[in-house]
Amino acid sequence: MGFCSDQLNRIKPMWDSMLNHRFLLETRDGKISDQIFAQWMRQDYLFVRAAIPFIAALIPKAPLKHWEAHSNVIVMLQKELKLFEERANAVGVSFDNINPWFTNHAYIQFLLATAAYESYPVAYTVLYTAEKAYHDSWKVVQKGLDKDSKWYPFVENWAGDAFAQYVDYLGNELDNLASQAGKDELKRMSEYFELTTKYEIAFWEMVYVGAKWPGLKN
Ligand code: MP5
Repeated sequence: MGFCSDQLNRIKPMWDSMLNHRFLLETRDGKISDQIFAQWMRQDYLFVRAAIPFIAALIPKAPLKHWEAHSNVIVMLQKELKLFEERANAVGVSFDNINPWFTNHAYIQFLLATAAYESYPVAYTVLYTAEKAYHDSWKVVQKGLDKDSKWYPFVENWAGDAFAQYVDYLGNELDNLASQAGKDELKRMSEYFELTTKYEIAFWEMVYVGAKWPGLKN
């Protein structure tokens, strides 16, 4: 077995708790409140925006054969931002004066710090885990959400075939990187796999708990 399936098996209870998060189940069942969904939209819009410099920062560390894929991802992320803007316009959600909430802020800093300070295989682990988490999460939503739902375009984006192929590609490449990694690096990759999963769970949870900057009434 490769690194990705080993990791997914190792942290299966955590991964499953992410896939059972109430945000996903309520969205799948058409029961999510518009206000909660709008909170996710605003925060994820900021996250996707931050993913662009994250990918850009990987390019100087990446082997040449990964440059094209990373460049394509930047284009994909720009399209994703337009999807968010289009949906926000369509349903009357405002993106004016938005800032990352505490958990989102931490996650974004984690991404950027990983790209800056960690090795390429460790940063690639974070990229794969975040993308795989979103693919699997929106697959859960796809199982029940009506295709006419105003939220369905998000399902198409992350649960669709193009995204599935991209995640498979990332997984194969990550398995290759791991097969060449030494013991210490593999340990760090495995820690970052788990850390990224924890951030993904925290992100869904944040949508319900709000900004929650410690020590402030927010
Ligand atoms: C992704 C995302 C997927 N949009 N938001 C979070 C919190 N995690 C992962 O990444 P992308 O860059 O939208 O494909």
